[in-house]
Amino acid sequence: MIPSSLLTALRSARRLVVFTGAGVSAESGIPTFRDALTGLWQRFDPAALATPEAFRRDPALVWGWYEWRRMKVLQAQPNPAHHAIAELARHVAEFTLITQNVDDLHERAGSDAVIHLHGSLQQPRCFACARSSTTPLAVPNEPEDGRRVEPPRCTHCGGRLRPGVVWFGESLPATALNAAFDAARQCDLLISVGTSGVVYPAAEVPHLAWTSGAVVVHINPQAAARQAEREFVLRGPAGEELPELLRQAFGRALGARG
Ligand code: BV8
Ligand code: ZN
Repeated sequence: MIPSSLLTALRSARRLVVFTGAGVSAESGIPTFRDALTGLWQRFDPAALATPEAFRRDPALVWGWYEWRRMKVLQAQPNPAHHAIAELARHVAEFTLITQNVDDLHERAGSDAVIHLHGSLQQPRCFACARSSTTPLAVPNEPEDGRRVEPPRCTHCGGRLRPGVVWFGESLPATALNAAFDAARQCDLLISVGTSGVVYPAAEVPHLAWTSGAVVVHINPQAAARQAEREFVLRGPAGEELPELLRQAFGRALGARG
């Protein structure tokens, strides 16, 4: 049962922020970062693969992993959580969506101006000259042995292309991070969906909202520690909890018209 104080806070929020992690895409069949290594990839630690050092050492291994993930995203559909977030934006004066995810499922569910703190799979760039690649990437066929795919070459300098994501040890895009911190500082309510909250500085966002006086809601099947007042935990999958929150707060079944 969603506490009535949370429903009241959501209905009266003027500035709403939604902050998402891999859990929001889990019900679309996209493995979360912790279990992004199913099957063939089990021998690798994601944090070890998502680094510039790993790419320097074995570009085909890292590019192959990201092509496998990009293919999973192409095959996936936004789930009710993505649609509920897009619908939520229509019920508040100011809405900001911040994601740690590199997939485009929020955009495909109709959200716009999504702040991607860790970049996106859709914008590879040259590892040598940093130019973003103009040639659209071919539809990946799952790397047959799921292990190695040679990255394409930059048409400008011949360097290898790399995924347009932020790796461990790399700085986040300053504009995105500043916009996210500003939105967190100014919001009345922040909903954090499907994140383990272990990676910084992205994990600062919900804390910043809370210390700035906002109400903070965590949506996650795993129990999350409650900090103090003004903090709520909705324990369950995002694909169920978010549509239910939307229905109870605004009486709108997802996708209802009129
Ligand atoms: C930085 C893009 C400055 C790539 C990602 C030593 C050396 C260098 C750096 C560090 C260091 N020690 C610490 C650091 C800082 C480091 C860091 O925080 N490390 C952690 C591991 C301690 N951070 C960085 O390096 C950042 N840069 O600090 O720059 C700098 C520069 C030089 C030197 C030092 C510092 C850059 C971090 C960005 C890394 N890139 N992603 C890619 O995708 O491949 S991070 C990646 O993991 C995600 O983007 C996300 O941010 C993070 C965690 O993933 P989550 O989204 O939370 O997903 P996760 O799988 O963890 O959890 C899923 C959750 O969903 C779970 O809670 C689960 O219960 C829940 N769930 C499951 N099903 C559902 C669900 N919830 C709802 N519904 C469901 N159905
Ligand atoms: Zn180049």
